[in-house]
Amino acid sequence: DIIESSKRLAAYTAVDNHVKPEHKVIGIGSGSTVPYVVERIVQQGAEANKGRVFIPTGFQSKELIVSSGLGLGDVDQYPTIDVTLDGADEVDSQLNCVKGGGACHLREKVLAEAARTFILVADYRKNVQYLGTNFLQGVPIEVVPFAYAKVLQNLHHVLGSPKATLRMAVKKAGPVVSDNGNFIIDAPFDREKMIDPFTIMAQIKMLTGVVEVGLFCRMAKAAYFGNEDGTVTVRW
Ligand code: DER
Repeated sequence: DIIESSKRLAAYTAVDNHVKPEHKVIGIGSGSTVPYVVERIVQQGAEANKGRVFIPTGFQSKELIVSSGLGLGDVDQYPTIDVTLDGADEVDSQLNCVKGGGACHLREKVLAEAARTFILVADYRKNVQYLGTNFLQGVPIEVVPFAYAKVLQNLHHVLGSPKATLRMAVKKAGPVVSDNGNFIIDAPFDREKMIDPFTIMAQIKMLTGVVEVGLFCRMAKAAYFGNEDGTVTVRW
C-alpha cells in the first residue's frame, strides 16, 4: 500500500536522523504513522534502548510503547524530553501543522513543547502549501464538555467558522471523549484565514472553555514526508 509505505519511509528516515544514542527520553505521538517510528527505534536494538524512557501522548501511544517492549515514562517525571516524534493531519510551507485528527492533540502539544526537538512524520497527503487544502474537517479543538455549546456559538459568530461541529463518536453513542475526558470540536476556516494559522490559534485559545487547539505553529524543527515514488521530502 503506497500510503503505508510512505508513512514507514518518513518515520524510518526521521528516526535515523534524529533519535541518537545519547537520547534517553523520547516522546511518542499518536496516530497511524508513529507505529513505524517505534518499529524503527526497536530496530536500533536492545542495547540502544536500554535505559531509555518513552513518553506517551495518550492511551494508543502508551499501548504502542508497552507492546513494543520499550520503557514507559511519564511527562511529570520527565518534563524535558530529548526528542518527540509525532504525526500530523497537514503541514504547511512554514511547518505549521494541523493535529488532532485522532483527538490526542492536548497531550501531543505538551510533549511537543517539552521536547528540545519536535519532529513531524507523515505521508505525502499531509504536505501542503496552506492548511485546509487536503484535511477538510477543520481545526480540532479540545473543549470542556460544560462549555462546548458556547464555544460552538463563538466559533460560528465570532471567529467565522459557521460549519464548526461537535465530533460525534462512531462506535459509541454521543460525542468523542478525549483521554482527558473532554469533547472535540472540528472548526473549518476559509483558506485565507489559514494563511496565518498562529492568529487563528490564538483567537480560538482565548475562547472560554477551550482546553487546546490542534494548530501547532512554529513548533516543529523538521517534517519528513514519504512520497509516492519512494523518495522522502524533508522540510525545516
Ligand atoms: O491526531 C493526531 O494529532 C495524529 O498525530 C494525526 O495528526 C496523525 O495521524 P496519522 O499519522 O494517522 O495520519
